[in-house]
Order: sequence, then C-alpha cells, then structure tokens
Amino acid sequence: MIDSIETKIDSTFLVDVLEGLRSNPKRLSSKYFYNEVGDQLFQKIMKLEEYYLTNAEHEIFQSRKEEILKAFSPNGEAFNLVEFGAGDGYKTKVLLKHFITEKADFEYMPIDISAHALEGLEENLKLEIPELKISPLQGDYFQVLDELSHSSSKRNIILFLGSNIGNFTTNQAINFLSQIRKDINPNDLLFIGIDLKKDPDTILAAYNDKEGVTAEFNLNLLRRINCELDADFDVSKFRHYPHYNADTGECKSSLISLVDQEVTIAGERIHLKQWESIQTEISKKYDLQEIEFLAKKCGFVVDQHLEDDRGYFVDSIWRA
Ligand code: AVI
Repeated sequence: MIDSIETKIDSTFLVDVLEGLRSNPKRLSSKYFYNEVGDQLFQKIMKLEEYYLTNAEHEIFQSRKEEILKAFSPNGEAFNLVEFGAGDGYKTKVLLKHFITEKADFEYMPIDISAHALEGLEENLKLEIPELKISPLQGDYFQVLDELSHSSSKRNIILFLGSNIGNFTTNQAINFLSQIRKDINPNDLLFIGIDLKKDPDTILAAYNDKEGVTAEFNLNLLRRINCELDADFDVSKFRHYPHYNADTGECKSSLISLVDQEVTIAGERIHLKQWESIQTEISKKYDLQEIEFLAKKCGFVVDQHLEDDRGYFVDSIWRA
C-alpha cells in the first residue's frame, strides 16, 4: 500500500512524518510548516502585535544602519550580501536602501531552496529599489555558499536573520554554524539575528497570539499532511500548545490530541492517546553569554552585538 502511494507523493516528507509519528514522544519537523498557506500564515504572524521579533530586528536595522555598513565595508570595499532564506525582505530592505543611498559597492544575493520565493522577491525589489544589483541563488545554502567562496574574490557577508537559528536544537545549531564557518573565507562575516531570553510571558504571548494565527500555523501542518500524504487528521481534535522553559530558553510548540484517536497516513495507522502531544517546533532563546559560547564553539569570533532598545533581540556580527 505505502509503496504505491509513495510514488505519487514526496517520499522524504512521508518518511519523515511516519518516522516522527512512530517516535516517543511523537514529533513533526517545523521545516514542513512552509507550504503556500504556511508561508502566508507566517507573513501574518510577523505583523502581529505579540510577535515582537520582527519589529525588534527592524528597529536595530533602522537605528544602526550606519554602523552596520561600516562593519561590512570599513573602507568602501566591495562585498556580496548573501542572505539565507530571505522571505519577503521586509527588514533587509532597510539595509539595502541605506547601502544604495550611501553608494556602497555591493551585490545582494538571496539564497533560497524555493525558486518561486526568489522570483517574487526579485520582482518586488526591482520595483522598489531599481538601482539594486541582485543575483538570486537557488539551491541548498551550503552548496551555494561553498561555490561562492571559491568563485568570488569579494568579501561575503552572510545574513541569517529573524532568529531562524532558534528553530534548531543546540546540536543542530552547532552543526549548521560550523558548516558555515567551514565554507567561508577568512575575511568574511556572519551577521546573525537571535531572539534573547526575556520575560517568559512576553515570549509565550508571541507564540500564542490572541487572534489564533500561530495556532492555525501549527495546525496547518496536519492539513498539509492530509493533502499531500493522503492522511485523515481531524484537525478539530488537536490543540496548539506552546510552552516556554526559562531554564533552557526553549519555547516549544506541540499539538495535543484532545481524544483517543487513530489516524491513517498513506495507509499506515497511527494511534494517539488522549492528551498525547506531537512536538512540532522549537524556538530557542539565548542570552549574550550563550551566544558568545556558541560562536566560539563553531570557530567564530564575536565582533559586535547590536541590540534593540528593549534588549529583546540581538544582531550579532561574527568574524571567521
Ligand atoms: C521562522 N522562525 C524563526 C519563527 C520562530 O519564531 O520560531 C517561526 C514561528 N513559529 C511560530 N511563530 C513564528
């Protein structure tokens, strides 16, 4: 049964989902949140009052853009601005516009696995900042970065914004950042946005908004599995459950099964007990000491921490 269905559907997605749901505790990877509906919901989350991360990073860019350009190009040297997973460019545009005004010699290179996302971004930026030199690069981050490091003599500045690093466990973060370190040249920089530890109520509210957009974002994963993997989750029998552990800085989101139930995915039956959870996302928060430890562990030296006024978020500049 599974074999015949597997030929019509994304087999990596299916294997990951089945493996996660056979585990104890059950888990699903947050990387699967981002189908078309998931992308739209995430755009909505970023505009929510409670989701302070976007505004905090936007504020840092707005208030520190001169310093940022000075760090990227101290003597007017040319550079490549390479962004991992650029999204809609809302925050990055603040820097791009400033760099253009200051006549900086740079090329913007957003990298994304999705050609569709890159096309949209390029179109939008060409309209809004016609003078911008933009070269979108489609593919796996590390493959693209490795090729770029060997083919371009210019300094590469890697942007990894929005606390995307928080969606990794500590070990995954160490592997990911060490891989970046391995792929870049000695003069290159990593510019990384990280959400900081703060009042647990503020953090929890960001992942449990009043409008229920984040709940929909989480539940959409089950809808996606229903559509793409021939499954029969009854979404009304699950509840979005975010919880924050101030000791570890981990804000985890789960889906709680409200009843004892069975679901079928590509012909395989999975049993869920009442109140059993499916872990779907980790959004880890750090403090500055932990960030410095992480940088060192991955072979980087921290040059500068740029924080917003409330001390909610930091953009950190790491040297190879
Ligand atoms: C993409 N990532 C950094 C977001 C976060 O804050 O972990 C995803 C998100 N999940 C729920 N709200 C936003």
